[in-house]
Amino acid sequence: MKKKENLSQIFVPETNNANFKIGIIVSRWNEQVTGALKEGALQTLWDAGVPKNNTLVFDVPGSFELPSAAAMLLDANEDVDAVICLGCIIQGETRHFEFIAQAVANGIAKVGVEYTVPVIFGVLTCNTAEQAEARSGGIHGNKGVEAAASCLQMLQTQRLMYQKR
Ligand code: DLZ
Repeated sequence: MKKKENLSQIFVPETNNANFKIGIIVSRWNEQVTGALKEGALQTLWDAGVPKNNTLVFDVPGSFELPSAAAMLLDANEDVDAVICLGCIIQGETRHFEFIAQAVANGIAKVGVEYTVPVIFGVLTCNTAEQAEARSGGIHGNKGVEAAASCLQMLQTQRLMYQKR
């Protein structure tokens, strides 16, 4: 059988990221997985030059709370440039998975559009715990790293569009 590839596309722009202030909201459900996503995201931001003091981490009970927490953070802090939402939703026996995943994806998209800042969807939606492990530091990489890279790309795009900083 052909070995499964890691299809992740990770591009971290080589820009000056020293002035960015970035929020990270982390769901406590499946904490081992979301903790690994958080570590990957933070290290990627720090390696790219975002100062440690400019990375703000907040925990929420579950992925369903990610969009409202992102909105709260942006509402309370006008100087926050972007928010990365990290979660892990695993398929169970009931239909909770589809309702939560749909609401979270729509909610995160809505917050980004309403605040016109990058709000990044770093939420794993997996059928099994093994799939989640493979994507949080396993054979399929770490989606927290990808979320942080996407965030920096979007900030750079926004910077070019608004010609700021
Ligand atoms: C309730 C629930 C369930 C069953 N499964 C998950 C999950 O796999 N991943 C996740 O992030 N959160 C889950 N939750 C919690 C909900 O996201 C939410 O925190 C609660 O329904 C309270 O609003």
